[in-house]
Amino acid sequence: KEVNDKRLNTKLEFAKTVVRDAGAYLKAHLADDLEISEKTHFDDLVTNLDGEVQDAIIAKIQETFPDDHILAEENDVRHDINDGNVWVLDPIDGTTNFIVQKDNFAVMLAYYESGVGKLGIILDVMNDNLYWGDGQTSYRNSTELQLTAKPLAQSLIGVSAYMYRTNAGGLFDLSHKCLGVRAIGSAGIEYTNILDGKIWGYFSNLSPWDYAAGAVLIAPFGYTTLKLDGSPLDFQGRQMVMSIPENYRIVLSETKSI
Ligand code: 2AM
Ligand code: CA
Ligand code: CA
Ligand code: CA
Repeated sequence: KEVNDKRLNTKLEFAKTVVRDAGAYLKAHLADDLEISEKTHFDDLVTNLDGEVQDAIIAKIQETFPDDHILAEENDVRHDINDGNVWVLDPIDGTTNFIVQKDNFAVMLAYYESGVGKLGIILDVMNDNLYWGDGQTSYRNSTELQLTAKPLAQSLIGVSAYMYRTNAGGLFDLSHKCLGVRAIGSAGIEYTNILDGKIWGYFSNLSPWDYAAGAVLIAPFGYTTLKLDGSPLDFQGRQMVMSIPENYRIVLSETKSI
């Protein structure tokens, strides 16, 4: 299977390979004694494997596409996504799940040109499901995905526990208008759940590497990713964002009667 834009096929095949290799590496090291460190707080953790996977993927990008730039979560690898050809990497998304559950974590890689998403890849490592796309079409492994959002009243929503417990943007009110609320703890897995029709939308406090791939993958199905106030993404730092069906564009912080 190839994306329509032939120019991007080399980069797509490269990205799928490095992400699959990273998933295999993580699986091979699942039983290791992890070196675990705190980043900003006792519940914001990173392991030696986050750094190892990130370093390995960055080395391959630099070797294969030396003129491209990189934005990645660990070790302050920060290139502005709006400036040139940029790979956006989250080596382990759901690090806490990786540590505690050995499940519900993802490797995510996206490729942007001047701020426009061209490729998105999310590997659900433990289920061996690779989601990939070019913003026009999205696939799970070799299956082209079809997705039509159901009405909110017949759907579940995905949230970050932090946003839910602080009622950010009136999420409590929204929770009364859907069948229920789920908080999995991995942005990547939440995006795969949107793609599989398991949740209607996702509301979370995220950094660019948390949503860069997901935003590309859900775009073909009329989904949009916006700041919680309904304004466009700016990919600057960590902020509250929502990924929702475009035709249900809601401004949570202003509209309490959704
Ligand atoms: P991470 O595991 O790559 O850090 C958990 O709700 C989701 O939010 C995960 O996708 C997690 O990604 C992300 N997240 C972003 N910033 C975080 C932080 N400071 N602490 C915990 N999770 C964070
Ligand atoms: Ca992290
Ligand atoms: Ca993440
Ligand atoms: Ca991460």
